[in-house]
Amino acid sequence: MACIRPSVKWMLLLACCAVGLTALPSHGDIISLIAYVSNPIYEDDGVTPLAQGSIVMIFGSADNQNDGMSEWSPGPPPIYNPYSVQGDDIYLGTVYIGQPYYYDEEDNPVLGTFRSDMVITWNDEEVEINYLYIRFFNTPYFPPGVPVEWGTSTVFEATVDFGVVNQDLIGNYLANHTNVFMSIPEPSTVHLMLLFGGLAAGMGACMKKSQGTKQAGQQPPKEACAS
Ligand SMILES: [Ca+2]
Repeated sequence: MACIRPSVKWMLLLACCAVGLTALPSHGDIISLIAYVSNPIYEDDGVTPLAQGSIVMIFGSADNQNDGMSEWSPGPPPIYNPYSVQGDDIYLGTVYIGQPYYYDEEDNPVLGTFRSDMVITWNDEEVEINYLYIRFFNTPYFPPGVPVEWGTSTVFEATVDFGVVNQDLIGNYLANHTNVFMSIPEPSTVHLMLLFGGLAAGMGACMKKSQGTKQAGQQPPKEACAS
């Protein structure tokens, strides 16, 4: 009886296909966020709306707790990473006061407000987001060593409706905390830089390992190129 044995080449091709399929990103629902405050966010005096361009960060959480930010340096004074999260919270993105404003029923811009307009999205198979909150700052940037007024909203339950979360985070909050923050690029940029840096470092390590083992006439260990 004839026995057809697949060639090594076909075996390799099949293995590559299997790896390729498992490497494909999971296909969940992409959720878009429209987030806004319909009332102003105020400076510490409770009267002055935050100026146009002031920073507002939007965060998600699996549970209904804002787990706060983390300290970057103990100081004194302690310096905080403004984008940082703890626990099950996740940074979703940054928007700015008045870019654009929330418009009232008479179509007038409400000072001290913002509207995000679906620029923030996430994959619901990659992250679990059931709640939303914001962290806002009375500044358009983080000057090194200079204290900045800031505050947070209450935590809101996020309801997905046909792939969109349309969330009024209400407003009427005060930037009534004061701390010093580190000045860093937005996390998306940092993430890409770290990813690129990690890939480059990994490739360099693999190449070095490969050269070394070639010289020694040995097979490289499997874990050498694992990411
Ligand atoms: Ca949380």
